[in-house]
Amino acid sequence: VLTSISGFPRVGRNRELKKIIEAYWKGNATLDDVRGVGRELRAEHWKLEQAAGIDLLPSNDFSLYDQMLDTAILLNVIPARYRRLSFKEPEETLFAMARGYQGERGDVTALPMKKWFTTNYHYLVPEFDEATEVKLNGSKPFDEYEEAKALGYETKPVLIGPYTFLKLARNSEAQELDIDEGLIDAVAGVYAQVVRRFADLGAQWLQLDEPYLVMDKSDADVRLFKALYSRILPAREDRVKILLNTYFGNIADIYETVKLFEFDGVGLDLVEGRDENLAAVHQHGVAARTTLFAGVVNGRNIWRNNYATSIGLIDALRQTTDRVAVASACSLLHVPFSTQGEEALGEDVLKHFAFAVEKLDEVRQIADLVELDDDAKRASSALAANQLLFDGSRMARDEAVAARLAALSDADFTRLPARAERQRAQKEALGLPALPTTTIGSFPQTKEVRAERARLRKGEISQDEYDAFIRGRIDEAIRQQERIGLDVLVHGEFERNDMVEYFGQNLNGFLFTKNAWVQSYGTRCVKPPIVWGDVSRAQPITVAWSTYAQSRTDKPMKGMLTGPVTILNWSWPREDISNEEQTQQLALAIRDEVLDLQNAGITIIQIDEAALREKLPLRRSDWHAKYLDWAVPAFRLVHSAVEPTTQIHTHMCYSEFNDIIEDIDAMDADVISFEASRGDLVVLDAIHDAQFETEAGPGVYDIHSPRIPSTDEIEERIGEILDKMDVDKVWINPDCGLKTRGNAETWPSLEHMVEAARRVRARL
Ligand code: THG
Ligand code: ZN
Repeated sequence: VLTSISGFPRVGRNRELKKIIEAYWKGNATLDDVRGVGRELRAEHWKLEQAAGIDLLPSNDFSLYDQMLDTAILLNVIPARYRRLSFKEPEETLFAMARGYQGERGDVTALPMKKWFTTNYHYLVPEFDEATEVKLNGSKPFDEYEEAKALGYETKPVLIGPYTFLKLARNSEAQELDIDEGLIDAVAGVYAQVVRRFADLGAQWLQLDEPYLVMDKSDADVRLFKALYSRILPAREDRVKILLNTYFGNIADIYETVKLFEFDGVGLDLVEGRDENLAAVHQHGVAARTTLFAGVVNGRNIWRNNYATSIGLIDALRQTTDRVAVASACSLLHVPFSTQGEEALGEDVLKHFAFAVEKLDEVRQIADLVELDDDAKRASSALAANQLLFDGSRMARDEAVAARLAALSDADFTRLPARAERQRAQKEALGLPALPTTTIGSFPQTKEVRAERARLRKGEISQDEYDAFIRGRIDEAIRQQERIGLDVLVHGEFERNDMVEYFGQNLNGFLFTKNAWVQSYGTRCVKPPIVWGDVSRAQPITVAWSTYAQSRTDKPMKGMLTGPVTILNWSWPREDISNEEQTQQLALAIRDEVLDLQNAGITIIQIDEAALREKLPLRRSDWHAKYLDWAVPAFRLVHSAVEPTTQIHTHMCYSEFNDIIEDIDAMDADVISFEASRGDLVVLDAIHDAQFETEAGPGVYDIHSPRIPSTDEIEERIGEILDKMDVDKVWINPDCGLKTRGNAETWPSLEHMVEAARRVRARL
């Protein structure tokens, strides 16, 4: 049985790629050093894949920054402002597109970044401008194919497909593309050229990734798909096979069309799109020349594969066709490199995990097992050992948590009195001015703060010394906020690393790895904690820091928490109980913290749900039943028991919630802050049209850039907000936390923000 993976992590076992690229950006390494490390990593990864028995090794899954950006460059979709910089080396243009450029050649902002479907990975949004001329540019996929060949590896080149590319690309106004025949011809023409070129080079397979096919489609979308592939497929001329690869969901609504195209391979996600994909295959059948690539090994989580389940899925496909290959459900980019090095977790824990390297073995073992007859399967020790992992003995359930969940009633999900009444009580109790000013929560995590945490970890300073240092940082942050005249203060979160890691470390039920990094964007990685068992709160987490901070000022000091949905979405969730149940457990733990903060005298508590939007199902029909119907109540469970005068805030990153605006209102927070950067006035219309009840602080400036906004421009921005929103409901804040910024730009920017609010207030 043929084995294949969609792609492999590229940052390297020890984040070698991150380190060399960041060294290059700092001027401590050359471009040749970067290229050299890239070559070494590719060679090592192909070697691992082949040694594990993968038949179709991916190439061009490597990227210096992002595969979407690589595709844009390959299609020559490079906006004029980057061309004008006239760099000599293609990588310099690539990095300018990814990060912006400020220097002797000019001053340009980066392409925008967006979340890649429901993952925590961000892609760069390709931009077509007036001057864009689509044509084949550069030779990265061909070079990497030949590089592998020279090392003795026959690989399957991987590219983002034309449908997904066009659906995710935007014009210069950040709007969806107007896709006409000319554009379809041009894009399909380049892909056809790529197909022919690979055929010339002797490639056997070419993988085109089309995850956008798992999204809902209009008739025009189906026409676009057909128009593209009816032009591209003839280029294979029986010389090279094309694998249409899909993941993150099902393609049932277009499966029949896909079948008629007679691709050589069709990749189906049997983890996230299992039932619908299986039903479609059974209903419509499989074209004679098509091999189904059964995506049975989860590329989105770290738990061992259940072989019996996977064998069952493959057997189900084999009722329709003999041509079934075993594959990962999506690229392994979204899991860490290897469990090797995590032995501190203990063998009894570690045996439950498979990271990318271990998943290669799983793909091979499943392929071997499906060849066996029933007797041989029964005799297989590999299968028996695998089944033991799923016998329910992993760990005991926490009866106290179960009892608490069982005792919940509707009243626990309902905060009283109604919001309008609370808002009146809070206005009186807090005595804030109109257009109150605040920040999202974190202040710059300087090198000094990180260094101090590292010294504590290494035992070079005591806990007391570290705490005293943090208190000093808090004092300084309060002094600055009071100097500027902010109305609602924050302590700055200097004691936290990643917010999710921080809360995980303080809750029962979580495990942590040493080195299990996953790329989030570019060279930036995250190290999600693992939900191992039932979750509960061991002791108060933030209360001491928040009460200390409140004791240092007469202004209200916000308590700062992360919400249950975000903690789960940025962790590795369990697969033995539902996400809904895990979120409720987390909600109860954070609820305890909320009540302790209130009882300690904190009157404003912010519960961030930065990642609520991230895992909204890709199909609209699933939004409520499979997600919002439990995610929104879980948030209400966190805060439903507080006093009417305790003001509950929340924050969300990314403002893409026009179409779930009513669900966000139903979280029943008193105040929400969110990102609403340039061109996002649409969300203000949505707030207006929905008669949004929650008070709101649409960010008045973009913190993702080091630029200092002027008082005038912030004042203008506030004016735009007031055109759409009732002044009683408006808060003034930046659009996200300031952790990744420097002090040099943070304080002047906030000073301008407060001054702008004062000017507008004076005119009211
Ligand atoms: N935490 C988690 N996921 C996230 C974010 C987060 N996903 C969305 C968004 N925020 C992603 N943003 C970032 C921003 C910065 C970094 C990672 C993701 C980052 N990482 C350090 C790095 O790669 O150098 C990690 C260093 C460290 O922690 O030691 O800077 O906030 N979970
Ligand atoms: Zn944010």
